[in-house]
Order: sequence, then structure tokens, then C-alpha cells
Amino acid sequence: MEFDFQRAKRLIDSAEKILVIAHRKPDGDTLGACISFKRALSKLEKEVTMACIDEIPERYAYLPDIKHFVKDFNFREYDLMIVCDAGASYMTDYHSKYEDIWCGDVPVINIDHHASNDNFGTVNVVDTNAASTTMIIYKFFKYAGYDISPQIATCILTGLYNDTGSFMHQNTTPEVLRIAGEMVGAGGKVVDVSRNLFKNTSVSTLKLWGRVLSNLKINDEGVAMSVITNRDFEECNAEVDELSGAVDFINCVPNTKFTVLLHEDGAGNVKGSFRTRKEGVDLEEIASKFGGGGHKKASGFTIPGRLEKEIRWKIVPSHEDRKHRSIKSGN
Ligand SMILES: [Mn+2]
Repeated sequence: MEFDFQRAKRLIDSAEKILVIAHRKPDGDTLGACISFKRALSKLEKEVTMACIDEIPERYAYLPDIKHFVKDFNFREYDLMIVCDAGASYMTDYHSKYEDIWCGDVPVINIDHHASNDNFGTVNVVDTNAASTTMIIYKFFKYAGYDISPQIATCILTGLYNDTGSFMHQNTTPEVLRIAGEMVGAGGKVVDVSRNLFKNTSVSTLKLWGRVLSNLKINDEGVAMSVITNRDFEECNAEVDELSGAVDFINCVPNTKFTVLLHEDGAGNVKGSFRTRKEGVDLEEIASKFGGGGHKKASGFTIPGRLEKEIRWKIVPSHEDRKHRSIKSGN
């Protein structure tokens, strides 16, 4: 890592105009990472532009400089591009706008923590053990001697908070909490982060999650299951992505083997997400029976089809030649 830090710093030192790029559908980690760079490098008299191809969600309005993200740019005007939290260059989606952006004319620092990272950068600062990209940035700033202002501390906290599921996922290591503590000490606004990211849910999302809760059943085999149909989305006036996190939320019933949330996606597919807190349950294997994958404790699948309630919920695949697959649930 130290060697990559050294190479990254050298590229930054020799650049004057720097473009910092977030991934599409931006989250707290990619935004916190980009703004950290923008703030630190501006202080070093660099001219820094931040870019993201998608609209920035309203809940991140508390972040400093969040209004400064642009959608369009001429990448050839820059000496360096820094891509934050993108597991691959296509995750920025800018190839769709600027075909030759990754051709190598402008050097790229790829700073990320995804296991799938394909090292697309000129310099790759990739640490798959880091809980968030902002955690790597924290270490890089320490290495490079960049000042961590209260605003940067809030950005680093935001990434940590986002990618550890509010410090609830297994990647919440002692180091994560130590850095988070240091960021609060440095003036990071932890209450702003939790209030905006955690305690900030729209009526449509609350209604949708209400459906998830009221449809929840435990079957004889100790499987907790809930379902959401296209009709539920319509009636709650909710989008599919508002369901994200719901399966983790219901994976809390004592004495259950695992939790499954099935939903239609409005595009002719049924998606299933599995979660467990139990040792000895292999959810990757269960998901693979539906053509999916993942990890032992969290997995999922997508198959073309729809959900139909007979006595039990059943997935009806789109192709009639495919065998009907059902998941046992209570009625
Ligand atoms: Mn991340």
C-alpha cells in the first residue's frame, strides 16, 4: 500500500488540474471520498473539479461542496483523474459519454476497496480489506501529510457510516471505530451524518417497509419470508431501490434459520435476497439453486418471472418450459 501511496502522491504533486470522479448512482462513500480530495487538494492550490454522471440524492445535501459536482467535462483539460470507490471504470458510466476517456491520455488514480476491482488505473490504490474508500483516503492523507479539516472528517465519517451500514455490518472493525472516533474528534459532524443517512426516510419508503413487515411470515422450518409485488410498489408509490436494506432489517427474528425477501422488479423479474445470522447455514448454496450467488451469510438471485400467491407464494418463471420453483412459506 505504501508504494501505491507514494506513486499516487507523485501523480498528484505533478498535476495542476485534477478531475475527481464518483461512481454512478452515488452513495455516501464515493461522495465523501471525492469531496475529501477536492477539499484537501484545493488547499494545495490545485484546481479541482468533481464529477458524477447521475443526480446527487437529496439526503447528501449536508455534505460540504455537494453542489459543486458537475456532470459534463472535457477530460483532456486535466492532468490527472482520480476515480473514487468504483470497482471498475465502467462504474462511473462516463465511457457512455466520452468513449475514449480511459484510453490512457490522462493518468488515472483508481482508489477503491471493492474485491472486484480490475485495477483500471495508472496507479491503483486498492485495499479490499478497507471498510470504505474514505478509510483508504484517511490513511493516504496521513501518509501524504494532508490536513484533515472538520469538513473532511465529516466526509470520511460519511463513507464509513455508509459502507458499514451505520456501524452494524461485520466490517465494523476496531480500526473502523478508531478512525470514526478520530474523525469525530477532528470535528466531523456525526449527528449530521446519522440524521441525514439513517433517520431520513420518505413516506413511500416507510409504507413499502410496512408492507414488508406485514407480509412477514415464519414457516415450520424456521425461515422468515416476506414478499413485495409490483402492485405493492405501485400502491406505496415507491421505487424498487427503496427496498434496499429491508431484508437486513427483517433478519432479526430470534430462532430463525434465515430470512428471504422476494420481490418483483417491475421489469419482469423476481429477485430474492437471503440473509442469516446463523453459523452453518450456507446461503450461497441456496441462492445457487435459483441461479444466483453471493456469500454464506448474504446472497441473492434474479430470475425472469412473477410472484403468485396460491396457498404459498410461488415464483412463476417467464419461460413455461422452466420448472416452477417455489419457496416454502407460511400462508
Ligand atoms: Mn464504498
